[in-house]
Amino acid sequence: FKDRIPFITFVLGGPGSGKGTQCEKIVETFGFKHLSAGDLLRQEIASKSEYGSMILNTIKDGRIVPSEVTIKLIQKEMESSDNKKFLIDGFPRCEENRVAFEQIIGAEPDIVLFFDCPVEEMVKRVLNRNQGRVDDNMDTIKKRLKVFEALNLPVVNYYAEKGKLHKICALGTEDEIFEQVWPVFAACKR
Ligand code: UP5
Ligand code: MG
Repeated sequence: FKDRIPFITFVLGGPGSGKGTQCEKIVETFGFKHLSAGDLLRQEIASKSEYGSMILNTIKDGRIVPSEVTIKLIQKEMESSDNKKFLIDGFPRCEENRVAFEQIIGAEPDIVLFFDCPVEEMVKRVLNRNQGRVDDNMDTIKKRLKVFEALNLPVVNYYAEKGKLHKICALGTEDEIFEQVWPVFAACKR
């Protein structure tokens, strides 16, 4: 990144907790570049790249794609962006993702947002989404929730201990939730 030090926000939360929805609002209000790890992986599937079928099978099964693959996609987007303020949505999903990002990118997040949402609400939102995602079915949702609890919550706890975590109650209307998100960025000095 040469002389430009990036400002990195990780956006975490279970499936359907509203990460993507709130990221759009953060982009509009605070001018971040939104990088959804899941969207980048779905683009890889669509472009029929060498990893496409492996990524598709992993997503269908609610498992986590190897760190190197996801980080390479994130890195490419970061390096080609004029914007140095990044929202990295849905990553890191496990401790191994987190450590690999620190090693490869050589940076830690400035802020970590965590959208805390009850399981029943997450399931309801995902099943209602209707955008044809291969992982939006009851069978895969159960697997995604298990992986989230077992592997992603330790990452959330890690950043809580580091004092970087901003926990947001993800119940309510989109605007009510954004009212909790807004002060996190409004208070940012960098
Ligand atoms: N909605 C949003 N806010 C609402 C509100 N306040 N009230 C009522 N409805 C609300 O929202 C979900 C739905 O709810 C939408 O229909 C929305 O309108 C509505 P959204 O903002 O899309 O939630 P989000 O948290 O982004 O849900 P998403 O399903 O995208 O989360 P996941 O974390 O499951 O999905 P992601 O795309 O990040 O990852 C998919 C898969 O890719 C993973 O399971 C994994 O297999 C793989 N992956 C990796 O392997 N590595 C990675 O680093 C990333 C992904
Ligand atoms: Mg999303």
